[in-house]
Amino acid sequence: MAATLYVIPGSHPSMAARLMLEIKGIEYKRVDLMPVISKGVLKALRFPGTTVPALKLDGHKIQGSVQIARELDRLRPEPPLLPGDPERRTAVEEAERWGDEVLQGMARRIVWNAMQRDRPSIGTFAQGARLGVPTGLAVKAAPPVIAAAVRVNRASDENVRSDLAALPGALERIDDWIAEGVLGGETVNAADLQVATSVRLLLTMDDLRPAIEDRPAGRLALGIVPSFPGRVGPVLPPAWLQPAKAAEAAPS
Ligand SMILES: N[C@@H](CCC(=O)N[C@@H](CS)C(=O)NCC(=O)O)C(=O)O
Repeated sequence: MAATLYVIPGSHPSMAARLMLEIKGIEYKRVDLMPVISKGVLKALRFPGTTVPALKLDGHKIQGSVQIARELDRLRPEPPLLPGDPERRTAVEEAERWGDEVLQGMARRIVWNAMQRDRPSIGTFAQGARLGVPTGLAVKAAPPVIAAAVRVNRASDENVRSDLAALPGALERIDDWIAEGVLGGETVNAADLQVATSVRLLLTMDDLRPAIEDRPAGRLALGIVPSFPGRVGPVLPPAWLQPAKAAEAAPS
């Protein structure tokens, strides 16, 4: 199988796709793209959409972390990313959908907003990446990239403040799924990958790590994604962090 995976360094669904390929034992070439500029590259490569992860597999183009999971299960069924039992499968698909449609965007908005306040941190996400330009140069070009990413991802102060208010509920939901065995079971499933990579991205933030790392959701993320680049300093307004801090003080 000839596989090329297009990613953005520090992109959480890109990390999910990388782990899927590793779990399936499929060797692949990774191409690192700069955020925002990635859109033009993917268009030029004639992918149907403009987001990463984007996978070229034996000439076929597959885009989106959920779609990649399904296609990999179809082409290489073992080990499966979804359980065979229909009831368990439905539960895993629901957690995966929520991870893709809700949690992923929440994590993305929070981190871009924080990066806007700690611009040099963008360089820490490029560790181990091959962007085609020296990391120092990429960091110098970062301010307009960050501004565009904040705009494109709607990472406004208003949205991020409400994301942070919703975060304790989201973490509780993940802890509950772990307790029910939907997430964090013996074998890593598609929902584990979807959810753990978003939580892992949030763990790169000094503002949030203490509220996350010692709870089941945090342990799941660190177990499934032990290595993830990036570190954002404590930059968010303390008032925005109150809900997360309250949840940290009173663990469930
Ligand atoms: N839910 C989709 C969305 C992926 C997505 O939005 N990826 C972001 C990076 S995390 C992206 O490509 N953004 C475009 C950009 O930053 O230019 C998936 O899981 O594949």
